[in-house]
Amino acid sequence: MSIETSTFDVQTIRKDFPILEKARPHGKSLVYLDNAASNQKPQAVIDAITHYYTHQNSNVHRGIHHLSQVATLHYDAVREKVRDFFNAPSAQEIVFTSGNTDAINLVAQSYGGAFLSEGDEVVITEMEHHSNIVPWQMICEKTGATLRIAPINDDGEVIAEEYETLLNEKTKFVSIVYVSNALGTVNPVKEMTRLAHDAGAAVLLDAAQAAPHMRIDVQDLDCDFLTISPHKMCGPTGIGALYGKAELLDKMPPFKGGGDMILSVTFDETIYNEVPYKFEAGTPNIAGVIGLGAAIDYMMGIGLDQIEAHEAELLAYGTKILQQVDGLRMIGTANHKAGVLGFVLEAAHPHDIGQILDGEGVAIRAGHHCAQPVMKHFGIPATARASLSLYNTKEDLDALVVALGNVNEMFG
Ligand code: 7TS
Repeated sequence: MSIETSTFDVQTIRKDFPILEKARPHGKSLVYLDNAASNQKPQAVIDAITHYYTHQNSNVHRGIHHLSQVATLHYDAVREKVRDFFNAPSAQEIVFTSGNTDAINLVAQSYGGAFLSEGDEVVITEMEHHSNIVPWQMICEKTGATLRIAPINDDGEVIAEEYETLLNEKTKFVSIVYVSNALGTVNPVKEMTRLAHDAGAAVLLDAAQAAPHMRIDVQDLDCDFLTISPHKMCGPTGIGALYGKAELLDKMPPFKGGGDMILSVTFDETIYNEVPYKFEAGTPNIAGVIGLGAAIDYMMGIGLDQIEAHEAELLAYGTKILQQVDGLRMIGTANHKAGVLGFVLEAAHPHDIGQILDGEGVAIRAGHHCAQPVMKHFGIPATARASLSLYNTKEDLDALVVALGNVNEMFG
């Protein structure tokens, strides 16, 4: 059950994240603005993982002994938490993976491998992360299907008419990013999903950068698949979750073979387990799942709507003050954005910006952000990117702007 009753107080929230106080990069206070790469972990998540290893560690779905049963109980309970977090109809529709990338590869290889063939088309957008490009290139190459790209405009928005024009009776799959990691654009994914369904295609939403910032409702979106990256939403690395509609997961072949994904094995015939276990071969990342459960409890305890409202205020503030920096050009100026402030400076290369900021304790990311086609669109090799999380403050953004002023002084 969700408990969303708290009032949002960022200073109280910051105290939940020990690293914000303890880390002293180059002797400076930490201003952490690289949350799109991975965000920080609250004590509750760190404690849940420690508690698991201290009191409950055992393998799941295998032992009749006490510890295995306790571990299994806690592991399976997280599936229900993820179901609630997504508002999915059934916990059977939640598959644990090793990450967001692994989840997309699962769908591309399993669904794509089974249902794509020569002449079929897969549609993605120009703003995808490489992990929502390369798996589709790989499966298109294997099956003979064609990858089609919906272009973006110079604000970093998918051009609606071009997207619609791409959809036709050959379109079998549409895989689109919910929130762009390089631009911050929030795509109108509900409408894009409806249009793809009208063309008869199945739809995957890459929600790696959406889940940390906003409420996800797979029933409202009506997507067929949705993936998340828990380490970007207060959870641990090495774990991911995939939502898939039961009727699709049921007819998809397994992605990997091994223990736990079978009902019986002989050398003549193997009968696969039911979903979701069919897709979870081998010992899973049990501690990662426990940590994900604690992360979801933490975020829902604070309130997803409160987190979204807080970050929207920060984004508006950050956008305003960054524009006052000499020679700064924002990359990603969509009408509807979340969590990401990407920019270039006339005076300095993004890597120099990143390095100078680091010296002042300000952590941002500089590079192509695994979205090279986005960089190509804007004719630049890289951007500097400040990305937000629930614990960031206006003071963090002020510190960013002061540090950028120093960059301009050094290079100006
Ligand atoms: N999709 C999007 C939209 C992403 O932003 C990322 C990671 C991924 C997929 C892959 O997630 P993973 O957890 O499996 O690696 N994005 C970033 C980033 O922007 N900076 O570092 C990683």
